[in-house]
Amino acid sequence: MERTFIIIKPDAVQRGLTGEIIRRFEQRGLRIAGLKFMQVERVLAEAHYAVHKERPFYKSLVEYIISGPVVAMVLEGTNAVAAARNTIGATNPADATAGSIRGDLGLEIGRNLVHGSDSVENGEKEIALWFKPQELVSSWERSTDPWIFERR
Ligand code: DAT
Ligand code: MG
Repeated sequence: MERTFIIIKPDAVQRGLTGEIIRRFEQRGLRIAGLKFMQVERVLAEAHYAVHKERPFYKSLVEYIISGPVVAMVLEGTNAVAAARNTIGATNPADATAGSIRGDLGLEIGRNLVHGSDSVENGEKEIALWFKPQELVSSWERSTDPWIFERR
């Protein structure tokens, strides 16, 4: 089963949107495999955003992600990476379509509410960075699974 890594960022937590955001992923059919509320340490934030190290917004991005507690999450399902990215919407909420999390709940790129992995490979790397194996409940059975996944 494909997996993806999600962060409900500090702005979303502060605004009381944690439940709303989890609801959208659950209703899409994605299955929770890991979930934790945490204060991110600077070293973890820097490792997570290492690919953006040379970009002008890197410093503010790191400050943003450590500015308050977040919810880190692993979701699994058919095409989980692409499905979650679509549910999240475009990077800049100004460009995100209505119906997406960023399109419905945000306005600015520096307050875009959610992170979602951009590939299966990066998703697995991010899961390994953020979660210990024993913190995950992978491939458990939901009674609704046959109504969401045609083949299992
Ligand atoms: P995404 O979060 O949609 O995967 P990304 O990986 O390209 O986007 O960038 C990571 C975060 O960095 C993004 O959520 C917001 C911030 N960011 C990206 N491009 C930016 C820009 N041009 N100006 C300011 N912040 C930016
Ligand atoms: Mg990204």
